[in-house]
Amino acid sequence: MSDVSAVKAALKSQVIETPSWGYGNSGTRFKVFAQPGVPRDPFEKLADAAQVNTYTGVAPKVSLHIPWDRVEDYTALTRRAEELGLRIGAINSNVFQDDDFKLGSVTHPDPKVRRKAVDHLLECVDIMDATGSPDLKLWFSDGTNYPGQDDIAGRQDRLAEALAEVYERLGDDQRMLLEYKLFEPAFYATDVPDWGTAYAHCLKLGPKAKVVVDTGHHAPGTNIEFIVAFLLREGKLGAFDFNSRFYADDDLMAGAADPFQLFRIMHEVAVNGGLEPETDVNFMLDQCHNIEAKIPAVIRSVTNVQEATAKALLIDASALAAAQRSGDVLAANGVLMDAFNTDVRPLLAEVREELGLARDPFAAYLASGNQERIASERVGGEQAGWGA
Ligand code: LRH
Ligand code: MN
Ligand code: MN
Repeated sequence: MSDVSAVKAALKSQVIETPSWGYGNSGTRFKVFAQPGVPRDPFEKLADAAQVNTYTGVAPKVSLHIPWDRVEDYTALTRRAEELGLRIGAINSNVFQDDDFKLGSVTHPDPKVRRKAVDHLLECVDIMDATGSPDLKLWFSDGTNYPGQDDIAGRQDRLAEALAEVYERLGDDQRMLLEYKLFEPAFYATDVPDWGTAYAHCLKLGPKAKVVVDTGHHAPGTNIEFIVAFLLREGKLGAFDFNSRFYADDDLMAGAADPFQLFRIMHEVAVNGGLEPETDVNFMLDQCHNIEAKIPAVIRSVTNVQEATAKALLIDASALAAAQRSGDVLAANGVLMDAFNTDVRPLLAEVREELGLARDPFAAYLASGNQERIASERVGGEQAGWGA
C-alpha cells in the first residue's frame, strides 16, 4: 500500500486494546515499586485506559483479568466503560494464582481440581455475557518441573477435554483465544508451550478458537513473523499480546526492545489480510510498567505499534513483488528497509490532527495535568495482581 490516503485510513481504523493490569502497580519477584496515583479499583483502571484513548484515539478497548478485576456489578463496570468512550475487550482467565493449581489447573491429575479450573473459565464466559466482551483469553501456567512428574500426553488429553467444555459454552459471537508460552512458571514441560500446540487444539475445537501470539513467549531467535504469516494463512490468528523483551517474558513496552521485529510482524499482518476488519485480529498490549509511569508508557506503546504499522503499510508492494519475482534478493530487502527507515512520525501526527487530536499524544498527556491530579486524588493504589 503506498497511497497515502489509504495508509492514513488504515491507521485511523486500527484498534489497540490496552490491559487493565498495565495501569496497576507491578514488579518482579524481587520487588514491586508502588507508584503514586495508580488505580485503586477496576473503575479507576478504566479511567486510565480512557486517558490513553483520549490522547491516541485508537485505544477504545480494555482487557480485564479475572479475578484481578472481579467486581460485584459487571453491568455497572460496562456502563462506566461506555461513559468513558470505552468497550470491554478480552476477558483473561486466571488459573495460576491458587494453591490448588500447584500441579496444574485444567491438566491437573485430580479431577476435582480440573473441575474448579473449568468452573473459573465458565465464570469468565458469564462475565463476557455481562460485559459484551467478544474474547475469552486463555493462558495456562500448567506444566511440570521434572521429567517423570506427570504423563505428558495424558495432560494433553485433560487439556483438550477442558477446552472442549468451555468451547461448547461460547455464544455465536464469542471467541476463545488460546495463548502459548515456552516456559515459566513450569520449567520442564509446559502444556501449551508453542504455537503448534495451541494451533492443534484450536483446529480441533472449531472456528471460534484462535491462537494468541504474545511476542514475549518464544525461545530467543524464534522467527515470530513466520508464525504470524502461517496462522493468518490458516485463518487461526486471533490476537496479539504485544510487549517487548530482551531475555524472557520481560513485558516491556511494545516496540522498545526491537522495533525492527515489530515492523516485520506488522508487515506479515498487513500483507496477509490481518488489518482487514473481517479477519478480526485483536491487537492487544500485555505489559507491565514496573519502573516507568504507567499511562504515558501505555501511550508510548500504542504509538510504537502505530509506527510499526505505518512503516509496514508504506512498503512499496509492487516494487517488492517485482523484486521477489525476479529473484533480486538485495532489491527486495532494500524495499523493506526503505520503509523501515522512513520517519513516520510526521505522517502519524497528520493522522492525529485529522482526527482532532494533538499531534504528539505523549507530550499532550504530560501537559494535561492528569498525572499530578491522580497522584493527589488516589491514595493506596492497587497492585496489578502479580509480581509480588
Ligand atoms: C502470561 C501472560 C498471560 C497472562 C498475562 C498476565 O505470561 O502473558 O497473557 O494472562 O501474562
Ligand atoms: Mn500474554
Ligand atoms: Mn506473558
